[in-house]
Amino acid sequence: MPIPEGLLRAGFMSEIEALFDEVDTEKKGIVDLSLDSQSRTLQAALDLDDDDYALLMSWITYFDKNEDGVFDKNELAELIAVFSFLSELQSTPRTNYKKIDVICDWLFQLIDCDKSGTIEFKEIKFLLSTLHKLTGKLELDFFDEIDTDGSGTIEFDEFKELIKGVFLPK
Ligand SMILES: [Ca+2]
Ligand SMILES: [Ca+2]
Repeated sequence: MPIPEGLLRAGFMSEIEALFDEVDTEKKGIVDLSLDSQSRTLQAALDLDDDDYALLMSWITYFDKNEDGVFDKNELAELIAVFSFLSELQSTPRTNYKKIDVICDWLFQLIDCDKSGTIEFKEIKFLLSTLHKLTGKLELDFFDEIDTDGSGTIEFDEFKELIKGVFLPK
C-alpha cells in the first residue's frame, strides 16, 4: 500500500535506499530477514532494542504474505513507515486531527487484509498480542473492549480510539 504523501520526513526514501543496501549484504536486491546476519544488521541500523525490534517484526505478516522474511525495497519501506508512524504518534498532539486521521486510515487499510472495511479478530490478533505486553490485557478481552458497539468487528472509529488510547500522549 502506498505510503501517504506528506507524512514522511524529508529524506525518508533515501534513508530507506541506504538502509536497504546496507542490509542486503548479498546484493541480490532483496532483504531476507530469515537470515540472522541481515536481521541483525537491520536492527543495528535502526538502533532498536530487542523489544522494539520484536514489535517491528510483528508487522511482518502484513507485508510479507508468505512469511518467508524476504522483502523488496518498497515492502521494507512500508514496514519501516508503519514503525515510524507509530513512534511519531507518541509525540503527536491530540489536536492534530488531520495527521492522526491519515495515519489511522493507512494503518486500518493495512490491517484490514481482506478489504472487508472492518477489522476482524484474526486480522488484529497479532497487534493485540503485541499490545498485551504494554497493557496486560488479554487479546479477546481487549478486542471486546475495543469493539464498543459489540458488533464483533472493529470499525474505523473504534480502531482510531484504540490507536489514540495506546499511542497518543496522555
Ligand atoms: Ca477485514
Ligand atoms: Ca464494532
